[in-house]
Order: sequence, then C-alpha cells, then structure tokens
Amino acid sequence: MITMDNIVREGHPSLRKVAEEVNNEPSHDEKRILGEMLEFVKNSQDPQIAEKYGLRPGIGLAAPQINITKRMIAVHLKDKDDRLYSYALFNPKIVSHSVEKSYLTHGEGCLSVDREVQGIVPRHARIKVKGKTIDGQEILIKLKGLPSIVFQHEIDHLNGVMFYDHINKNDPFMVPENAIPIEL
Ligand code: K2U
Ligand code: NI
Repeated sequence: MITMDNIVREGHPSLRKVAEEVNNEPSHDEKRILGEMLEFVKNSQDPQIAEKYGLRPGIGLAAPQINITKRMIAVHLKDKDDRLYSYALFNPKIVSHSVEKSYLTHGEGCLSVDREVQGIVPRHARIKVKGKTIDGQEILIKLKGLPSIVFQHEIDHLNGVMFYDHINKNDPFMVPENAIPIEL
C-alpha cells in the first residue's frame, strides 16, 4: 500500500517534470499502481487507517508525487451536495474550461508540501476532463466547485506545476475579478 513514505516532497525533481503519457494499453503494473493511488486517497480519509499508517488526509494524488512521472491521477471526494467523485484516470486532459474563475477561500495545500503556503489559487470554475479508467473506458467528466479545483490541482502535478505557482506574488490574497469562492 502507498504511505506518506512514498510521497516525494517539494524540491524533488519529479514534481517539476512533465509526466509521460501512459500507453494506449496500460500495463498490468500501471493499472495496479493507479488502483493503489485511489486506495491511498480513500485510506487517508479513513480515521482508523490514517492514524494507523500516519496518512495525511487527502482528496487527490498524482503519480509524480510517488515518483512515477506518468500521467495518472486519483481523486476521491464528496462535493457540497454530498455527491461522490471517485476517479482513477490515465492520461487525464482538460478538453475545455470556463472563462469564469473560482478559488478555495482558504487556499490550497499539497501532500508534497510540508508547509502552509497562504494565498488565493485562481482556477477555472468549470472544466471538462477526458481520461481512461483502469478498466479501459474513455470517459468525459463535467466538473465545477471543489471537484473542478481538485482535478486541476492533480493535472497541474502532471505538468510540473505546484499550486503556489498560481498565487499572485505581489498580492497573494487578491481575489480574481468575478471569481466564485468555494468553501471546503
Ligand atoms: O495533490 C495533492 O497534494 C493532494 C491535495 C489535493 C488538493 C486539491 C485541491 C486543493 C487542495 C488540495 C491534498 O488533498 S491536500 C489536503 C487536503 C485535504 C482535504 C481538502 C483539501 C486539501
Ligand atoms: Ni498536490
């Protein structure tokens, strides 16, 4: 199982690389790893398991964070309407996005960043994401709210982008004009 020991921290070169596409037919190993990534995110939200293995709660994970520079992400969270978003995807791609922006009112964190970095992280409010599931299905997902933000955070990891790269250096708490605030 994946634990915090497998998660590389900021400064590790894998977090600044552009991850490679996974072949059209993912290998047995790639499917196993992607499944373990989703299992980690679920485990990190289970109080007993998280305490037993010292897991930091997370709602997403990208393969470069476990030093695998391949385009694979796992997301597991419920939105404000308690709708579950649980996805493990190969080669996720944002195929369209709104002009409108959104942001988490309390900023973002990252399992690869062992410090608090304050500031507003402007994101696209709505996105459409294409990707391939572990069982080989090509899917298209329409996202808004917290799920949209999490997918953007994870897909950023596949492009070597950290959440704080988006924070305004001159005014970290500047709210993007007409942006939608999202509460955790
Ligand atoms: O990629 C990661 O490091 C996982 C992040 C995902 C994240 C996405 C959007 C905004 C913030 C973080 C972790 O889940 S950080 C811990 C966390 C847990 C619950 C809610 C928000 C952040
Ligand atoms: Ni992160």
